[in-house]
Amino acid sequence: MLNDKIKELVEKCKSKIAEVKETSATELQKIKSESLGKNSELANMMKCMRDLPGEERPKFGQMVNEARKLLEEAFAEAESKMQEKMLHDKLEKEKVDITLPCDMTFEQTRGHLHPVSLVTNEIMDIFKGLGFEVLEGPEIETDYYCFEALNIPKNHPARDMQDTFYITENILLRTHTSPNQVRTMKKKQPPIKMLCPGKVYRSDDDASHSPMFHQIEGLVVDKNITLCDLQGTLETFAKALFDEKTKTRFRPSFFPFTEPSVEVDLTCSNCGGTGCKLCKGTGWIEVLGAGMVNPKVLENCGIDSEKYTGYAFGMGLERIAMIKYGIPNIKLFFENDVRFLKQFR
Ligand code: 2NM
Repeated sequence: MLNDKIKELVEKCKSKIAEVKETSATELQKIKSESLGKNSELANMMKCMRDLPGEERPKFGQMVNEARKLLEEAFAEAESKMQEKMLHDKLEKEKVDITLPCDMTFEQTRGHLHPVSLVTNEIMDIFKGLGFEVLEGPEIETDYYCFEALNIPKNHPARDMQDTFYITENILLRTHTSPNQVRTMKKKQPPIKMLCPGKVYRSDDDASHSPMFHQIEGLVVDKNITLCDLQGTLETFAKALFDEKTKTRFRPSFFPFTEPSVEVDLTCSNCGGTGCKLCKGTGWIEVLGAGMVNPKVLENCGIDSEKYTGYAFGMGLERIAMIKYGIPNIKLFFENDVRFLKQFR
């Protein structure tokens, strides 16, 4: 049995414990050391024991120890409750919502191919289906591979400082992918049936011209290759790229590296040939340049022009994408505005 004073002390302490905030571990610790520590009332009572008559001491000591045991238990219980509460709060706060739909978080940030890459892939697939192999080459070229070997004379406007980005007098950024055809012809004998996609550079800058743009050029060299083969191939290509109703029209033109040379028009993919704003009322859109490879070019590349003939063609990929998707300005391809780009997902 505890005497009243000790009972009161225990009750007082228990109510202090009950008042401590659920999460205040430091406050609980403070009350614990005040109640059970060296200077606590309980410790002082123990010190008073020597003033008691000898026969009362054991009983008194027993009571104080019992009170200490009760308080220690009360503190242990409060501490474990507090730990449990803090762990619960932490888990609640750090909870991951696994029910959040994943398409909202991942698909919106997933990238996709650029419209120029889309048409490049599409055109490569068409020509691969016709037996062409895709061969790429350097963007930094020499005057020889870009102009000289292609029968573009020194005074030709294509060589003008105004069109070509020169690095030194002899080294330049390629203005077309044709130097890669020259490299290929110099490396191997016919049959050659190649396609070269890539970046090209010209000092030219307006709504339909960009100083860097993309081209695909094709080259076929073999025995008995004729203009008819070129016509058939490009007609097949045009129908595959646009639709089965697309018609092809060849108009005479001039390039130093082909003879004869042609501009190739396709019936307008927008109006089908009846005339609209896109084709300026003509029903036709110019899409390619082409021709029979000039025998001089074949000879420059070590191919016997008595034995072999060839055709070649070239097209600008931004221009094709602009026609295909109705894009009004070439700069849209290079601004990386996601509002434009995400329409090609
Ligand atoms: C074009 C138009 C006409 C062409 C010529 C050659 C080569 F190297 F074989 F001579 N490659 N590409 C060519 C011909 C390119 O682009 C408008």
